[in-house]
Amino acid sequence: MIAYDTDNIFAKILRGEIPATRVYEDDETLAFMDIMPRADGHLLVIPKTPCRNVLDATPEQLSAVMKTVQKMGNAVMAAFAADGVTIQQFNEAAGGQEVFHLHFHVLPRHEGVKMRA
Ligand code: DGP
Repeated sequence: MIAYDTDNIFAKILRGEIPATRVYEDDETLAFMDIMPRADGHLLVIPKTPCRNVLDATPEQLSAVMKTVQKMGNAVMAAFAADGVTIQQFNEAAGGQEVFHLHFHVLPRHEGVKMRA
């Protein structure tokens, strides 16, 4: 298992070292807008504790993050009058991961509208 890198960009957001548009927060998780949105309302959900990705997450981290993912999914459905929600998650570079702090993408979707690249 690859060690957690405390210099990753989401760790810096958690420490308040770089800004983010925060939309939801509780004791265990944070949700904020993706800086390169592939759909209007595209947001990210992360645990507040160190975790590289799903492969090294504890059951407690997964449980807390998924509860917030569900909450944010319902929130974007309402806020963006969406027809559905895409939830995405990537693990390691070969799996498409670019930022090495566990995160789930939550993207509101509308019938006939493709996600941006
Ligand atoms: P991935 O690791 O492939 O799931 O993609 C990382 C996502 O993080 C990507 O959609 C862009 C987003 N992102 C990268 N840097 C920043 C940042 O500094 N701020 C915010 N809000 N999002 C970022």
